[in-house]
Amino acid sequence: MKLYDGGRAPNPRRVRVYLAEKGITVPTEQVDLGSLQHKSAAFAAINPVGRVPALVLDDGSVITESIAICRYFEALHPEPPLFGVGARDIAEVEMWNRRLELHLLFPIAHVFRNTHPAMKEWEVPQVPAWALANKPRVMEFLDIFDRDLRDRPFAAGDRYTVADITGLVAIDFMKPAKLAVPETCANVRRWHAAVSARPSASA
Ligand SMILES: N[C@@H](CCC(=O)N[C@@H](CS)C(=O)NCC(=O)O)C(=O)O
Repeated sequence: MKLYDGGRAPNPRRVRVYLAEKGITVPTEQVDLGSLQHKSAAFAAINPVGRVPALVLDDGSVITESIAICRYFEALHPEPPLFGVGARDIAEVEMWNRRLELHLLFPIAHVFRNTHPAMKEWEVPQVPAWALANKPRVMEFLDIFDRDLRDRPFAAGDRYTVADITGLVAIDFMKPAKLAVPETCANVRRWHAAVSARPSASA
């Protein structure tokens, strides 16, 4: 088995944080995104979509998409559960993971990818107006997330889950996107400090 990782990029980090929470070690190869190694023919043979992370299994088959990779390990190592326990809780974790992905991580990525000069060869064409359109979406969702975090410690309830991982990675990605969590979002700030203090956050 080999995990194709991508340094500081947010999606590979989701898998690293997940594995650290589980205490799972996987042989890893870094894909040098800076030199566009992910766009090479050799990497296209692993993931034709040209994105990291990618997990190659011992039978040669490949799993891409960070959450699909995490789900694979979840099935093999159910403890501690990071995708919820029981029908209602599993749905809650899925709901928050999707919300944090679609309404936070993706809009932040759109801002970063459509403004940062280093992204010119990744995001073709760069559309600065799309970055501008996504900035208020980030702030709108942070307000919603803040209201929900008023009554609970973690993104999907009382337990740390994969939704917290997506949220942590998204908030940390705000810095290179030149965005910041507003002072008014005190619950988001409290939650972010708590999830950042876990050893897995440095993965
Ligand atoms: N939905 C995918 C997204 C993967 C993704 O976009 N990875 C980024 C790094 S965070 C990448 O490889 N980007 C290369 C590119 O856009 O050319 C996942 O969850 O794994």
